[in-house]
Amino acid sequence: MHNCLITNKSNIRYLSSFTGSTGFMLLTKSKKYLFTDFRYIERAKNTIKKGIQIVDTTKMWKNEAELKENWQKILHRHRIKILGIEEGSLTVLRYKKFKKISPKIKFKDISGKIEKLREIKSKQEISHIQKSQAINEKVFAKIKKIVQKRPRVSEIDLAWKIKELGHKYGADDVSFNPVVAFGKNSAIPHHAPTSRKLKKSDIVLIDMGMKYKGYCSDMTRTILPAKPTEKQKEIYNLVLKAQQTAISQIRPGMTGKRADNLARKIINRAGYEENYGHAGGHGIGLDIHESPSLSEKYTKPLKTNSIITIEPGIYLPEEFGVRIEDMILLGKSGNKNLTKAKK
Ligand SMILES: [Mn+2]
Repeated sequence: MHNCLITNKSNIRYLSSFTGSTGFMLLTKSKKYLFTDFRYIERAKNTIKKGIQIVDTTKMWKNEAELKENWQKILHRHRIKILGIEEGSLTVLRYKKFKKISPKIKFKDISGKIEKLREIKSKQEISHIQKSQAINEKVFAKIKKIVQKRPRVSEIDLAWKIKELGHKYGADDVSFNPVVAFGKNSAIPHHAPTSRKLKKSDIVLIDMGMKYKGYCSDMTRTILPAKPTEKQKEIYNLVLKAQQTAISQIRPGMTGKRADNLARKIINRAGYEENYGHAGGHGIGLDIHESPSLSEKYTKPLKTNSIITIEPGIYLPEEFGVRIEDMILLGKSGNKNLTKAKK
């Protein structure tokens, strides 16, 4: 990848280890540049990968002539005539600015190219995700114990408890706001926690994840009440069967669409097609949702050493919902389930 302007934050972090919130990268054939301002210069110097040249933009953004001169010098030095841009993350405002300071340069969209590289995880990335999930499970074990005692806690109470314990056990942060859904709220796939209090007969759906060294984990568990109804048991077992079938049959080389169908066809055949309206899984790494995707639209093959979630669900409006989600490493000689928490 060269002659590209990188503006997607996760891509910048992936390529350089830079964690600041403002900056962009320029990749040329012989050199990589990181442009950032005075707020992040020190952090960049201390943390980014070797061989990347830092350019301080503090004065440049104030003085457009200076920015233009410096920028053009670099473009000229590397004989750049066509510059790749990431349309998904370059704002119109910034795009116009780059257009203005880059006369004669042709812009070409390269969206998704770095994301493609990110699908294949290195040993270190796998290890960070495993650690992230280890913290996630330690937190979940505590939360599960609380749920089983059935105290008068609200969904919001538990969501905050998840964040607090994540911090206690060494997470950088949560990877998304936890979904904690009691009773019929579990029928809403991405329910936002409310003040609703836990009842003895409630099914409890918890979708949660942590971040460790920037890397996300993601897991969903559905906890049945002590005395589940026949219907709750039936739906739970159906989702579990669909998920386990997909986990055992998914392979690198399979398209995301075919992989999605492994669990979906079991749910559809049982007559719940209308109650499973979301994708069957997604890539995970620096972003909670990244390429690839297990869905109808994703017709490219899954890659060896990618990590994807498998998360089928069935949602019965005004009754309850069940979703079960694990993270799977697609290995050359078999899959590895990175999620150990009991189902
Ligand atoms: Mn997920």
